[in-house]
Amino acid sequence: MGEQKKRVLSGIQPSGQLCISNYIGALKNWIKLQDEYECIYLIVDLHSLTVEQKPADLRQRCYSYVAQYLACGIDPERSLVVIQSHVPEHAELTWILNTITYMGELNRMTQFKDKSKNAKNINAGLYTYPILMASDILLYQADLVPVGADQKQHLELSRNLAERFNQRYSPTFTVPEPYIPKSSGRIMSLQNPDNKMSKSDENENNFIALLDDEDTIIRKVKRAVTDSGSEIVFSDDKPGLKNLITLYSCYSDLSPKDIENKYVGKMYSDFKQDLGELIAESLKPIRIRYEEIISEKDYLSKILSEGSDKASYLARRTLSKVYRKIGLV
Ligand code: ATP
Ligand code: LTN
Repeated sequence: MGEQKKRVLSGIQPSGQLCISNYIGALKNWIKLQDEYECIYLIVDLHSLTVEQKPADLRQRCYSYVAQYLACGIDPERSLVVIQSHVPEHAELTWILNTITYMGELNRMTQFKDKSKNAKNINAGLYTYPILMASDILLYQADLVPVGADQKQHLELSRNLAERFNQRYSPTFTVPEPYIPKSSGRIMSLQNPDNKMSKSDENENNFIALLDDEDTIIRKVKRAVTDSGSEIVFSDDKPGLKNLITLYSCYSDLSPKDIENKYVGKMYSDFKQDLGELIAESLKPIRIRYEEIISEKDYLSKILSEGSDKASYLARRTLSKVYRKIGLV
């Protein structure tokens, strides 16, 4: 018998349009990790409800996200693709974890502070959001969680809750490890490089969506904020340019130093034109595959129903154990 594979789990909220920051921070690693791990990839629709969604758009977007996962290279033969709300154990475990989470821990969460600054309604779900995320992870006994750097604090809470539960009752949950890209874990907005690139940003010029066409991509990169000066240098003093060089590096596998050398004596406009073309070239096959997959609703439904059947079995196993340990009859 071979050794049991370790488990990877991650998820993305179906809010807004999937964009290159989600790809670089998360999806790219999801695809890579399929070779070595047993992977579960969620569409966390319950999380997306913490911001108001139009029901018809949300429904359509969930299918679109599944098709984009597959178009990027998630292989349903090897990985489970699961819609969070199809497995009710996520919400059930969340309640239990609610009872061992301290208000002080939630008050420290920077994503809550950021999101509640702009939110029209600051609902309780936005506040308890990280507990639902912890239950996504702990329910499946995940060993590794590939996410962007913005999720580091949430993952720390998941680890703390697992350790707390294990100590209070007895070893029950695997304590998950984060898997975060080193230099590109935080891609910044194109127009406002002090903020992270975000797929539900109201200003579409701030991000590049995975399904943007070539002209749109080139236009968005051309319009991206660069800093004063004319030299192509990778420096904290030039956050706009630094972000574009990071993107160039992600899409070319050249290091920032190589890119500086390549563009000595050249202008911002040359650099931006090349970067736009590079990203467009790389996204083109994803867009083509997406168009093929999205029209096959039966195929998508079959993948989702297989995903939720297998995930439900694993989830039930953990939840029964948890209920037994805490004394529920
Ligand atoms: P929203 O604007 O809807 O909150 P988002 O773009 O922040 O969306 P999430 O659904 O919160 O995306 O996150 C999906 C994955 O993408 C997570 O692993 C997250 O860490 C990663 N991610 C999000 N933004 C970035 C970013 N700017 N750079 C790198 N990774 C990111
Ligand atoms: N909070 C995450 C999305 C998310 C997630 C998860 C990521 C929900 N559940 C479980 C990894 C594992 C975010 O990126 N905003």
